[in-house]
Amino acid sequence: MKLIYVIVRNIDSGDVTAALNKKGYYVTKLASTGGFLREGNTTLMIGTDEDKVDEVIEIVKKACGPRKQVISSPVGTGEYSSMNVVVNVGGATIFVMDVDRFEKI
Ligand code: 2BA
Repeated sequence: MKLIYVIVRNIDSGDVTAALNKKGYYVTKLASTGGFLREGNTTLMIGTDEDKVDEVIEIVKKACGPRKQVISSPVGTGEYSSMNVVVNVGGATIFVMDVDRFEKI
């Protein structure tokens, strides 16, 4: 058995959790904080069989993988104030760990 930690942006956590639940995975959500930016993020814990790890990672990638998003530039002035810029958003940090023992009592 494996325990997968998935750290995602708060805004992506609902989509990732829903996608995992839909495929039958159990998920525990923890409110966490990034040590670098000191901003809130979400850590998901998923306990599952070793042969399901790749599927879990694929589901996470589909639900919140790195992607481009067009936003209105927050820095422009005058005629450039409504300039659209493409930014990279999303992505996840994933740790896969061995579980010595798993029980539900
Ligand atoms: P990411 O690498 O995408 O990491 C997003 C969040 O995932 C991190 O939030 C942290 O909560 C977790 N995380 C990532 N790698 C980890 C690891 N090896 N061990 C434990 N937790 C990990 P933040 O710490 O707030 O970092 C936000 C973003 O700032 C990072 O995005 C990365 O682009 C940058 N960053 C983080 N630490 C850095 C450092 N020491 N030097 C330069 N840039 C850093």
